[in-house]
Amino acid sequence: MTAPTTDKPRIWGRANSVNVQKVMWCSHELGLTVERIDAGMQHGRTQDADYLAMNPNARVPTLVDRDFVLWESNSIMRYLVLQFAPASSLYPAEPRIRAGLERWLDWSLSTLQPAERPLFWGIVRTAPEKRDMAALQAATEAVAQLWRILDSHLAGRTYLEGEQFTLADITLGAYARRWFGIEGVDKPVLPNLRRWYDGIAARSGFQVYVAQPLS
Ligand SMILES: N[C@@H](CCC(=O)N[C@@H](CS)C(=O)NCC(=O)O)C(=O)O
Repeated sequence: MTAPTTDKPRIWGRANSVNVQKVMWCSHELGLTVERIDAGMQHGRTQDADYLAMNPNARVPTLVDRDFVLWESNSIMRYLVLQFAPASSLYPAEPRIRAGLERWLDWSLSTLQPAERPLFWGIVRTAPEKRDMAALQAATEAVAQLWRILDSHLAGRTYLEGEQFTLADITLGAYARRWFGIEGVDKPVLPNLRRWYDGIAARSGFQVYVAQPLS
């Protein structure tokens, strides 16, 4: 494995991975400098024995903080807050706010991501002539049902939980960038979701790590 050039936390993972983007955005919000190293897809590395020793899932991101190694992007974000900025409003200690935001982190992995992956891959990572547009429109309807849940939740709210920007906004904001960026399918107008998204998309961490063209 490449020798560390600093004692900063290192994030292994390619810049166009939504799960890497979440972690990098979180680091930015914390004012924490991390070193990102390309890995995954066209960059390879994830099947190498030394990478598998860190992350046997052969997935990105993987965090290395000195002698501590961690995988799962949401857990990495929690760790970064707890280790480097435990009083941060990104991860409030108040039980109902904490539980509310954890709910969205769980939902993103258990429900949203499995539904939106076929749509993202089918549009963004599939050549136009190979796209099954009927299947993609059906996938769009399925994902729209989930974003409608968020649209309803966001009525009268600026952020997802506790009227402050938290890890939940980072996580779902990174997925929302994909939803709003996907073209060529019919998507419903979701005004509360759009208002929330426009607000968080103005943050510098989003601009630096998430706003890039989808790839
Ligand atoms: N639940 C895991 C999912 C990790 C995952 O599936 N990462 C994708 C990128 S978003 C990946 O590693 N894909 C294969 C690759 O990039 O080679 C997490 O949140 O970290």
